[in-house]
Amino acid sequence: MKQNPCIKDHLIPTSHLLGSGTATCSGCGALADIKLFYEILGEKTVFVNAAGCMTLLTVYPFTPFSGSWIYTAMASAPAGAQGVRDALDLLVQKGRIPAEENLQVVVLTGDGSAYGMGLSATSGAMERGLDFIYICYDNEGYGNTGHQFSAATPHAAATATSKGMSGHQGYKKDLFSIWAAHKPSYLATVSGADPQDMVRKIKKAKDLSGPRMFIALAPCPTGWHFDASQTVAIGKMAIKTGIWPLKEYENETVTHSRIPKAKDKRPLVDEYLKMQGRFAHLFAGERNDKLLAEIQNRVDAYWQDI
Ligand SMILES: Cc1ncc(C[n+]2csc(CCOP(=O)(O)OP(=O)(O)O)c2C)c(N)n1
Ligand code: SF4
Ligand SMILES: [Mg+2]
Repeated sequence: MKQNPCIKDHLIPTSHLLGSGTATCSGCGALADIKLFYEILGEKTVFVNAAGCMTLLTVYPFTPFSGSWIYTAMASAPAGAQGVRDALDLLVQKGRIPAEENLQVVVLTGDGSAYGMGLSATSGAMERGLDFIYICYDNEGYGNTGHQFSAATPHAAATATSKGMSGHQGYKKDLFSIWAAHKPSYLATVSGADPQDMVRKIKKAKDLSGPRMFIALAPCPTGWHFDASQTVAIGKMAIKTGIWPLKEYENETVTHSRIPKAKDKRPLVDEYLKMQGRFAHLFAGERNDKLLAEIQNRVDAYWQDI
């Protein structure tokens, strides 16, 4: 059976076509995030993936991963992970596989699953103390089906289902706080635009057990409407403006691993929004000062006491 080359060596963030049956767009931020996770977690992993863009990485019989991969319905990845974990534990216990061949179970879903359809299954898995890693690559919409809004879509963004001059009416759900309320072993936000911070957090999680949860910002050229060359620049601006806080939850304590400059010294969120076509309506013709001020105020309020 022909296998695509190992993701570790051959997938680069700007890959357009990874091989027969496996494709993502040029400049895909999610792919860059996953590549980094895979480099650290390695091939002794089972990825349990809910339907989304990354599902197209592995289309039977082709895969760029050298570990294992299972595909589930959007709502079910953490439940699937429980089954895989239980099966592995039994196999080791009965001596059917040696302990050194045990695998790390990794849930990989988009925000549509993590913030929405899969939240109940995730809650249950954390409550049961499931020994797994969860990676949510957050491209802030239903990317795979044409970028409709999800519960992670930011206020005012244009999506396939949020048109008009004020864009998306809803607000991005605070998934970090919802997950933290379950007291997992570890929880962090990360960004491929700050690989140093991300690598440190993945390595820390790898050495722990129990539920270890990640939310990774995944700039999406296709859904956010920007040139594929801008993925890292947009990720960096998200951190600098403070709109994407890099933080960790451990032992019931939240700490920020990067703190942006003081309010009057850091770039306005405008600098981040202007880089993306999904916010172009806020700047076209007459600038939408009211909405822009609302977005800025929410970011400033977040950092006020930190
Ligand atoms: C219950 C259900 N509804 C709708 C779909 C169709 N569908 C497949 S992928 C997808 C989008 C998933 O969004 P997200 O989890 O954010 O991943 P992304 O596509 O952005 O990578 C949808 C709606 C589905 N597979 N299952
Ligand atoms: S739509 Fe976005 S998240 Fe999906 S493959 Fe393309 S760039 Fe990546
Ligand atoms: Mg998504």
